Amino acid sequence: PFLMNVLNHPDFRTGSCDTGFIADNPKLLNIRVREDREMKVLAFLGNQFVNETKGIKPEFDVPVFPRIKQEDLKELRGTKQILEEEGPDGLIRWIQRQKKLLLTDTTMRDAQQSLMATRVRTVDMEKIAPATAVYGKDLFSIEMWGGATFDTCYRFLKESPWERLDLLRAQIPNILLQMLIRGSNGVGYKNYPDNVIRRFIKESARSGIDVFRIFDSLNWIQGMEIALDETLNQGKVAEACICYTGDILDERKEKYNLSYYVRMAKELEKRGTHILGIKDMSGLLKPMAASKLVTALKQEVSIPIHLHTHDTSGNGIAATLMAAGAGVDLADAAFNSMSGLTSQPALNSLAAALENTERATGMEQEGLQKISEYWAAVRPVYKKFESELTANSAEIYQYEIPGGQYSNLKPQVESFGLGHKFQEVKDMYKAVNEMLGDIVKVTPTSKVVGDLAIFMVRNDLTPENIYEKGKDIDFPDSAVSYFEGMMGQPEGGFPEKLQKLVLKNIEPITCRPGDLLQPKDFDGIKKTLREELNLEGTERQALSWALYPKVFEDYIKEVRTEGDFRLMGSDIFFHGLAEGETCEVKIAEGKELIIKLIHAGDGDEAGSRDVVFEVNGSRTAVRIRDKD
Ligand code: 3PY
Ligand code: ZN
Repeated sequence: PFLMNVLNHPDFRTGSCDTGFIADNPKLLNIRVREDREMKVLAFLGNQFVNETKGIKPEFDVPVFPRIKQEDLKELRGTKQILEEEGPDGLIRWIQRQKKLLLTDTTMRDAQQSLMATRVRTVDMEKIAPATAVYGKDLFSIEMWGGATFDTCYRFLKESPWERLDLLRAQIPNILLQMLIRGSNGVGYKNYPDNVIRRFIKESARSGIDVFRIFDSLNWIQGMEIALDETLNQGKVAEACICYTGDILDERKEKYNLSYYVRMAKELEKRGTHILGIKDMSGLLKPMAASKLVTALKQEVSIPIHLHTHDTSGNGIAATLMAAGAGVDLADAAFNSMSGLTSQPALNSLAAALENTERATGMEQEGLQKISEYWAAVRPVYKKFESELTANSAEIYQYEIPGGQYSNLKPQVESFGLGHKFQEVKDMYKAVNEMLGDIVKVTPTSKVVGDLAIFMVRNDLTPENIYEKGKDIDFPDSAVSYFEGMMGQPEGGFPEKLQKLVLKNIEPITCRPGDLLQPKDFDGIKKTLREELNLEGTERQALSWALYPKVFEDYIKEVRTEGDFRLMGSDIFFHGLAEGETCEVKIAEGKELIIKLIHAGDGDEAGSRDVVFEVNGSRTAVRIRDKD
């Protein structure tokens, strides 16, 4: 537009000014109609500049990733081939023959979920996937899907989790891919009808997930029933979990003691799980407790045992090594640069610690280091999503807050304007847990406790005055759903007085929510998707819609109107361009634009600014509304 202003100027048109500059620079007139896709990229970058970064941008190193030839990938053979050739039972026998501690790498799922609020984009995973397949060839599995990463992929990153699965599956042909599924809560925060859970597992299995780690947020076995059964139907590996809470070393704590966990483990074994998961979502399993728990479980069950912990206290490696000493078969860890704090214990360090022992992992440091270096260079791009936690904390043993929630709690509390009351909220989290009768806290029950704690602090409620003051108050939806029994039944039942206060006239249920929920009509959903959203109506689309109708619909619409930036580098996606900076933006496979941000003009009266770019050598300006 600014060029047009010059060309339309009366002096210019009558030739009464010196037009030599234009004549000398014919490139200025090299204007062509840009493709819609290109214009969307420019609008995105212009908006980043005007409304978000103002062009202020940190310097980032370019992450280096080892190049792997496709034919070398094809040669690789690992646990994936064992599962394919010998089935889940053969795989289990193979695990039982191993002396080494088998490792699961969680970098692409739980580590980034816990450290970077699930923001890591598929492009950053895709680049390192082939090298992970090669240097991580002795891994048991890679956890790269599920948990909170499913909805957030659509919600925050505007990309499809299914596409992520396809791409990683194609680049990692030799290692089992693993996901986390919250039993009947699927990859969501509430119970879904049984047919949604079954179809979701079926489609995930078909798409390349091999190991389904299944848990229930109250350790209520009925909550895992459908997911476990469907995983077995699909011929995939089921890893049903006991969620660890409390402290088995503390003899004053009677609810979640050793016999509680042993009882649960035996029940899961009886129900056919191939592997028993110990899911220590808050990092509460102290080293000596790990040894005690694994020793007891190894005596009582005969299936392999897989330890998942978080390093929040800094005792994660010690706990894993003690578990290894007690014979745990498998353990989770994350590449070093993505490990520690609320994430998993450090994989490279764990492997090094076990070298020259009978539990040596067989993984070579040099390759592991390369992968860790890659992630070290990727991580700064996501810094704005990281929490302020810089040191380990032993207070986690008191508060029992899961990894991801612990790092997200402060921003969440701040978003309610309660930053100054953070300590009070944490104390209330603990108090709410006690009011609820000491429950297992993991998504979604951890959200119930967190929501209720924030709600109580906001409304000046205390465990003492809540019964009086709370009579006429509507409690958070998550608390209502919890007390209704829609997340299952807690060990020891609900505290009745509090249940009545929250539910008011609603009748709670005591059966499995899935027994009451109407099956979703998938044919109907597919028809709606075709007619109203103009989509093909695939099984994946229908599943995403069944799980998260609004999130999925918003994603579809936004990608259509604003553009699809999945292939854009993350430094640009999150930080845009500075004035004078050039970048390469991939808009489709094999189609790249060289974009330079020349400058952003001052705002006009209507509050818009022209941002001028040079794209593959020719100039274009986009007009951006300045929202400030
Ligand atoms: C999830 O459910 O996303 C978890 O990571 C629970 O620990
Ligand atoms: Zn976890």
